[in-house]
Amino acid sequence: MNRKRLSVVAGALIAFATTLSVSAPPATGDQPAPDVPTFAEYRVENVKTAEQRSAIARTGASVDAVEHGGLNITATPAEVARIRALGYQVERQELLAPPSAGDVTPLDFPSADARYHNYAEMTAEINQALVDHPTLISRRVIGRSFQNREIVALKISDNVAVDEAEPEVLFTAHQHAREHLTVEMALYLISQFTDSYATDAQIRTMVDNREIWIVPDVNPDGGEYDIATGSYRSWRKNRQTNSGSSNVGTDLNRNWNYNWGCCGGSSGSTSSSTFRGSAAESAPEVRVVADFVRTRVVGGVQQIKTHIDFHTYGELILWPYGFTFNDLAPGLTQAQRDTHARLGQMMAATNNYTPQQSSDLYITDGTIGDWLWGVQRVYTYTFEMYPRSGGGGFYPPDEVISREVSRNRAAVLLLLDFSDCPPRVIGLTC
Ligand code: 0X9
Ligand code: CA
Ligand code: CA
Ligand code: CA
Ligand code: ZN
Repeated sequence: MNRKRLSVVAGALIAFATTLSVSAPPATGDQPAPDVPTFAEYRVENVKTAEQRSAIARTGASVDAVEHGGLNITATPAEVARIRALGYQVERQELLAPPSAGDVTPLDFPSADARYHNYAEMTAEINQALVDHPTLISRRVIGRSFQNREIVALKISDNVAVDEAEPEVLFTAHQHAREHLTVEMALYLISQFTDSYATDAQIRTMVDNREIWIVPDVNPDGGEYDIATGSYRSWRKNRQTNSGSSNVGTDLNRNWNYNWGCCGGSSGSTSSSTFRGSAAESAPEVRVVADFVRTRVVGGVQQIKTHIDFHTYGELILWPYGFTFNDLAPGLTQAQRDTHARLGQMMAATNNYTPQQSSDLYITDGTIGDWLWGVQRVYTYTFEMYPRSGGGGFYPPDEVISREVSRNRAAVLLLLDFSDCPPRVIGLTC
């Protein structure tokens, strides 16, 4: 792939001391800068339990990492004040370089991270796979983002043009803008299922006997925005405007239509990085993917049996529900919970991630996983990829991409294998 680079944009991350004030980054230049996020990254010490983490998330901050007895969060100054009012010590850390003022030209990843794919590069990779393997992979535009970019679903199977009676499996990536490693994960899966089909018997068995759907970029606008200045912006949401507010964006993973906004696991404030949107599915990106999933109900039966939503970071495998601390809830029986847990544990044994219920981390509502199980009855996992902690946070160097995407190969194959009857994993029949 031929890429033009501006060397002046390299060296994006500037680590500052941990004692800066909590005020928003000053607007540079003389024009208003409504796009400059007021978010910054902070460290919260002495947070031990899921209840404490949920109380902090309830302020509207996004909990980015749980490590060393505390949290790394992204928060606005108001959210920081609320967390301090709860009695926690909060310190600014690892400030990202403020976006440059003035014109925002679509640029690219910093040259040091050139192996990451921006939207155009991702599209080119996909198009090449379509050219190379027309009998194995097909592409459909399932809708458009707020800024009108195409959201695509790739189907991979033998007899790809035919809707066969086979278990369907869905992989989604990049709900959160700054989690770029997840797009690489999706591209890796596309490559495995197509380029390795002829030579790898395990891959071939799964491609022949499953219908695999991959939505490699649920949030293209956010992803492009995050890299647009040449300095990472640590953006999380989409780029949808909010009426009556200059704050931009909805957290796509709080906008799904199951117990939306129920439980203090999302924010009603447009300024929050976990803003849940004005209504369930108010984000076009969520609506597009949810509509696609609904089209997979054929003859009253949801064809998609299993799903992974890729995120970063933390090296976790999470299963529903996120909206409650309880293991079981209406519509989630003991056997269904045990199926999720057992398969989650088996996958975790292959990649050394930590398997747990979503809410063991902190309460969330309106997530894709809660919707896919709660409404569609799809066995569903959230993978929080590399790093566990440190390691560049949301921006690991591109040198780790190949290792970290292939790390999930066996887990994905396991999920595909059990997709004919997930409860088989605990000895049940379907
Ligand atoms: O908060 C999220 O949406 C996910 N974590 S991330 O750091 N990638 O933003 C986790 C969603 C899983 N659900 C729960 N943890 N309850
Ligand atoms: Ca590099
Ligand atoms: Ca089918
Ligand atoms: Ca087939
Ligand atoms: Zn995420």
